[in-house]
Amino acid sequence: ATKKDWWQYAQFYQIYPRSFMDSDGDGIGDLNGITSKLEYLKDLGVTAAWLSPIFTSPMVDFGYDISDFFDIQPEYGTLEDFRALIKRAKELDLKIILDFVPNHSSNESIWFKKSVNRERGYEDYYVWHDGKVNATTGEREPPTNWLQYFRGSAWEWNEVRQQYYLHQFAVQQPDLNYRNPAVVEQMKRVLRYWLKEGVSGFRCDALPPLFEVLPDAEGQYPDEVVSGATEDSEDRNYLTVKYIENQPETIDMVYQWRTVLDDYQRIYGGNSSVLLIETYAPAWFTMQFYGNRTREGAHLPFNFNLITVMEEKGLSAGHVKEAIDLWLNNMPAGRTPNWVLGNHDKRRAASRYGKEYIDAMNMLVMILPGVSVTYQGEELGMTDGEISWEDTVDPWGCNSNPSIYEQYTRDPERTPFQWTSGTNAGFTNGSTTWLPLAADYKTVNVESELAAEESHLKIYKELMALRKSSKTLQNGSTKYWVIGDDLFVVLRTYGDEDKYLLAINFGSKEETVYLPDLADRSLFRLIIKSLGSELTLGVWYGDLHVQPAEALVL
Ligand code: TEU
Repeated sequence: ATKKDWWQYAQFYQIYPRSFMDSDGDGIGDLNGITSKLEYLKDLGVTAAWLSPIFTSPMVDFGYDISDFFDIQPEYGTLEDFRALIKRAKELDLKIILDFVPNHSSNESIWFKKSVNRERGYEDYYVWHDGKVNATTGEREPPTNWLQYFRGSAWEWNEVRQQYYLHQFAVQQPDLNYRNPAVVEQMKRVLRYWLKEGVSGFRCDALPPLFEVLPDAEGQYPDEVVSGATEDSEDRNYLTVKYIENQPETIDMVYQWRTVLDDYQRIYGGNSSVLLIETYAPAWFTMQFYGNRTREGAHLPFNFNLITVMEEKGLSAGHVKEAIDLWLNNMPAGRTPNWVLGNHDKRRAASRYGKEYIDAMNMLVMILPGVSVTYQGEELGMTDGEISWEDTVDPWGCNSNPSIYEQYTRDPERTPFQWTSGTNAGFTNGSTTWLPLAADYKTVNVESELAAEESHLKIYKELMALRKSSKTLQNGSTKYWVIGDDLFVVLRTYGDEDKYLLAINFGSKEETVYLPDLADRSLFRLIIKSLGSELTLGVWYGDLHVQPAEALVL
């Protein structure tokens, strides 16, 4: 086998800084909090931690609205604190990856203020448009009927500049104009700045809306006219996104960012740094982000299929197979697959798949080839918090109303991390937390799960250790089947090395698999089982009976 680079064996872990660990008692997580918990990550077996945005921000979208891309949010700490974090991470041989938010800035960014005033060099930093005049009413209206992700129009009138600006997210998140080379260069400066501070790469936020195709002065498109939202909906899902998502230029931009990273390494040496990119697109589009014959792209375009296919169709062995096929059958040769179960935008894995499947899903992503990305708390089986309308702070939730906000709000998956069964789950010494805790923190927390004989956390750690030590899991080939009605089986083999077999019963009745059929009459040893499984660890041959929701690694 060819020698692989560090990230191809890596275990990635997403930290949502606001909710990970609070060091100063204000109820909001911070950098010193993260630094104090790096040993926890090391102990888990994590290779690289990705931090959701830590930059200066008015926090309308909790850090995804950045007002200064070159500085740290004071609530989270200082640049010195960040350097201390990097230093401690290096001592522990942990890599730190930052969130890069290229699509937009905060409206409080100096760039936006200058652009509003048409200051020289900043005139076209954002996507400005005169709008159009309504033929019937004679009134001014936005140039298109485009909707933002967070409900409502994607255009906002600016009195000072006397033009509309585009915001694919909140009103306070104006879209940067990637047709302006100065913007492209500025954002490359952001990458270089943080590389210099010792980070090992970036998770690139929200790529689908990076470029858009605007109508001409008459409001016309080169081909057909974009169809609009249905009359009664404020939801972007109902809009034809042909002109505002996944334009081909986005792929080249990722290649350019890759060049920034590779050039940096060429000049300064050190380990390679990585690009993880957040994109929701059809497979044929997504796969191009990996690169092509002549250009390198993202190391890991996030694979959200285990989230999206299940959201759409429900959890079953067949749908799990479909999600895996969708990636592995479309991925260009020689690339590294990846598996994501959740993030700060999606209901927590244990709530979405069902609490009884959390071990199964953690096993799945760590037995499959490639790398996995854990969202903080998935290792514990943390579930969603229940947040009332009054306590709702997420802009997507706030842009709706009390009767439907639960459909939109992302607060439930962002509640504070659960460290102990004590006051405020050990997240803060203060008396409040920025979001209420999830109800189950007294039992679902690091302290209790480490103390327990068996726990989700212990299973997770065993899986991480296995993946780290097994040549088969790192380099082996992969087969998978749906057996019976709802049993999913994965087999990994690598020459004469140990084989690994994963069996998960997604159905409601016992399923049976005849082991000798699967792997050349090999003898199997049961080594990891989901919480509550009554099977005994040890040697197995012949029929393996798997109970509903049971998951087994042999
Ligand atoms: O999310 C972008 C994004 O595409 C999601 O809103 C996506 O549409 C949704 O999750 C699909 O269900 C990123 C960040 O992850 C999110 O937290 C930010 O609010 C957003 O960008 C704006 O920066």
